[in-house]
Amino acid sequence: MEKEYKRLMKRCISLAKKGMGRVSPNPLVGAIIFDDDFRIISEGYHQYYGGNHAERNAVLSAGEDLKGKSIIVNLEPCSHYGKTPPCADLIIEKGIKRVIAGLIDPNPKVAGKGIEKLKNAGIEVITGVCEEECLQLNKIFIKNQIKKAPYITIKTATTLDGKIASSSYNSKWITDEVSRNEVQKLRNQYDAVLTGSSTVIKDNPSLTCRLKNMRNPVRIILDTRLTVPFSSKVYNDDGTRVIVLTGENTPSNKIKACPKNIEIVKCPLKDNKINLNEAVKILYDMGIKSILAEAGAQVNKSIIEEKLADELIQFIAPKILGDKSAVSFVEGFRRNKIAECNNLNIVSTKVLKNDIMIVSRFSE
Ligand code: AOF
Ligand code: ZN
Repeated sequence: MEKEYKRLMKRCISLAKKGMGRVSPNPLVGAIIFDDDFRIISEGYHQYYGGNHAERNAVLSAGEDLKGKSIIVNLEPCSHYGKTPPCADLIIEKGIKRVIAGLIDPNPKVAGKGIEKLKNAGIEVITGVCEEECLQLNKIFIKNQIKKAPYITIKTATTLDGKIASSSYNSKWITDEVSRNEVQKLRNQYDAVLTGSSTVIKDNPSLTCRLKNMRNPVRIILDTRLTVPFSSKVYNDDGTRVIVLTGENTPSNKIKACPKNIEIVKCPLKDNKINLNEAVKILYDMGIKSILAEAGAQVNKSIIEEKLADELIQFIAPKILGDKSAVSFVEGFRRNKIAECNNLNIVSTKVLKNDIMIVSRFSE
């Protein structure tokens, strides 16, 4: 039984992933209805923000009576009236006898109340199946609900000795096309990509997602004094939202001269740079619930220093630059002891074509 539940929950997670890039700020959810022989009757997932919940889509696509059937879902069925009526009510109404849920919903509007409702109606409820995988799937939603802050991942591509560019800022190309394709997939998964003015000036990246059926993330540029030329690729008016965070003392005439497709937001400063703690709060209130930072050494350092980073994704190419003046992916800390290091936990490692991809989480 346990083995079958795990198999179905993994399938729920794959279904849920189809909603990546489209459901924010809501969670990724997949649901499967099945009978006592584990025959799948129907499937559903949350497809886009404001759309039907996964459970409702699974119920809607079932062509038969659901009395006495079971439903498996990676998140507790909801109990509240939101954009749609409660899924728990729908499950009760359809006579489903068993609910297998991966995770208790961290949303305070639900938080156990869905399960309680189901149990009170005499439905058997099993929780905690593939809990780790379910937590990982909705890491962004969970961080948003608990901390009311965006989930932030630093992405970097380095040589074996941790360099992102030579001393003359030559950085093309450290990792290969397979790694760069992975980055394109990541851009689809985050609400926004963020970088600093110096990276835009030196690399002129476009920060778009160029894969089929995927969408561009919002582009966020940290530009304290508005020095980035408006001809830069990130400012392309391709219909994607572009947000520039600038210092609170940037003169209004400079702001007025900016192209109309760019949202300029004034931010408080700290040590003459954008105060990232404040910036992140402003961005969260602007609807940015997850950020992929594709920045240089200084911005990465500030994100880490302010304890804003949740995750690091490092693509490492089997190359050695070996030059002390080359640029590392994070620079500027003054630390004398190993005990002062930031400690991370490795989540996964993957060998790509020529490179490796290491995903790690910052400790709380
Ligand atoms: C989803 N999709 O498949 C499930 C969700 O804004 P609403 O009314 O759509 O409600 C969103 C909340 O519903 C969400 O925060 C989560 O707590 C719960 N479950 N949400 O968007 C789903 N099952
Ligand atoms: Zn629901």
